Parts: sequence; C-alpha cells; structure tokens
Amino acid sequence: MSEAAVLAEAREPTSREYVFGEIRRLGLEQNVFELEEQGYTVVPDAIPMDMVEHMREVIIAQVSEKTGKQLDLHAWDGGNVREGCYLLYEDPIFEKLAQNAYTVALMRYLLGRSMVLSTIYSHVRTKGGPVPQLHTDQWTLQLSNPVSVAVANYALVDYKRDLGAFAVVPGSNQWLRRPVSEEERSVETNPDCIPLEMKAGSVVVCAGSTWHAAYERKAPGLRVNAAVAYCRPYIRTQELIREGVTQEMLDRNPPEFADLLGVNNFLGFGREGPDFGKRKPLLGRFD
Ligand SMILES: O=C(O)CCC(=O)C(=O)O
Ligand SMILES: [Fe+2]
Repeated sequence: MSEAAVLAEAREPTSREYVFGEIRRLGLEQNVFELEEQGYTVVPDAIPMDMVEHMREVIIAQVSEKTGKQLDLHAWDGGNVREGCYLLYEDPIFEKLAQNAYTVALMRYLLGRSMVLSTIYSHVRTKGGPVPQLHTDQWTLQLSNPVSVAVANYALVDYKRDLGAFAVVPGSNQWLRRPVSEEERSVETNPDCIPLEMKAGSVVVCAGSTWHAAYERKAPGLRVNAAVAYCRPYIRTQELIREGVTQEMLDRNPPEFADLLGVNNFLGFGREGPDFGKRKPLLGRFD
C-alpha cells in the first residue's frame, strides 16, 4: 500500500466521502439523479409492513384523542380530523424511522452530513377534509439550491390519486420560486402536477424547493402518512426536538442519533456559554 493510501485509511472520511459512500453502498445513485432533475425521488419498500402498521396505530390513537372522536382507518366518514405530531416522543418506533438508512443517506446528500431532525408529523387526509395547495417546504425567505430543508413522506397506506396521493410538480425545484396564482397552487388546475401512486411502506424524498401537496381524498377511511423533515443545523426546527431528548433515548440508540437530534449543536446557549466540547471534529461543521 502506498503511503497516501495508508494515510487515507487511517483518517476519518471527509463529509463528501461519507455522504457519497453511503449513496453507493445503498445503491441510491439513480435516486440522487432524480432528486437533481425532478426535485423528488421514491424509494419503494423503505420500511417493513409491521412498522407501517405499528406507526399507523400510534398516529390514529393520537389523532383520535386530539379530534375527540375514535377514528377508523377503513370506515371514517366524519370529515376533517387533527394532525399527528411530535411523534418522536409518542413511541420509540419513530426513533427508528428518523434513522431510516435510505432516507438519511438521501437527506445527507441534500442537507449535508450535519443535518438535524426537524419534525415527525402526520397529515391525515379524509373525505370532506381540506385539500392542501401546492407549496414548498423550505421555510426560509428565499428558496435555495442547495436546499436547507427537505421532507421524507412515508406512505402508511397505499397512495392512489383519488384516495389522497402525494402530488408533485416534477422539476419545480429548478425554479427557486413558490407557486403564486390560484391556478399554479391547485393540484387540479396546475397542468404539470402529477400524483405519486405508491404502496404503503414507500417513501418520497422531496427537496424543500419542490412544489408538492396532496390530492383530495374522495372515499371514506384515512390517508395516513409520516412526514419526516430534516434541516441544516443553523435552521430553527419545526418541533422542539432537542428540548425533548432524554438520556434513555440516547442510550438505546447509536451515538450519531444525538447529532441527528441536535444535542451537540453549539447554537442556543445561555450565560454558561457555548459548549464546543460536545462538537465532534467533522460533524460540528455545517457541511
Ligand atoms: O402528503 C401530504 O398530505 C402532503 C404532505 C406535505 O406537504 C409534506 O409532507 O410536506
Ligand atoms: Fe409540504
């Protein structure tokens, strides 16, 4: 082995080596291409069905409690219901979801190795409920390329157009602007909007600059998803993720989980000052 090769083996991989290494290891090269070209990509069978069912139960229990009515996945016909949110703290299954290898690899491609979890949320779509309009998820003043926010939307039921499928405008990530007119915003009138029909357990990873929404659900029952958003570590997270972390959660997960939850983020200090000691040599940087 040459001296350079020995040195390369001895040192930590750079963020670039790490991020692209994971993409190759998991065979996600085509997905990266789609993210660049279309602004989204689908990974079928990203999570097993037992996990889908478990998450669905937890979400329906929370949403039923918040709505004040017992919901039924197949039969609900009572109109609009509440959202599921702060799911990371609802059941440990969501700790596993936040660390899904396919999603994390694609998210780190979009957001850098130092990205953090922003929210685990569930949009429950119903017949008679509000129909969302096309929008972008990046909550900064200007959209950017590279993005600073992205969302992984897991289908927890089969997605069909008339049952509330995910809606997307392919290539809208290139425009770096939000939809403005009524026609542009409506999934029905925007001529470039398409439904993503996919099986429960699939995930669509969507850049924060891509126009997306959901189609109207026209039949009884619930369209349930798990929308897991990540962002760069200098962006304010949607949910109070870091604030809710317990030692027990950190102990039952790999050390990188703490980075993902922003525990080691040096931003947000008081009189005691920033604790740079928590910062790992590579992960502490915004790359
Ligand atoms: O699937 C949906 O209901 C749309 C969700 C959405 O806008 C998102 O995940 O950011
Ligand atoms: Fe969204």
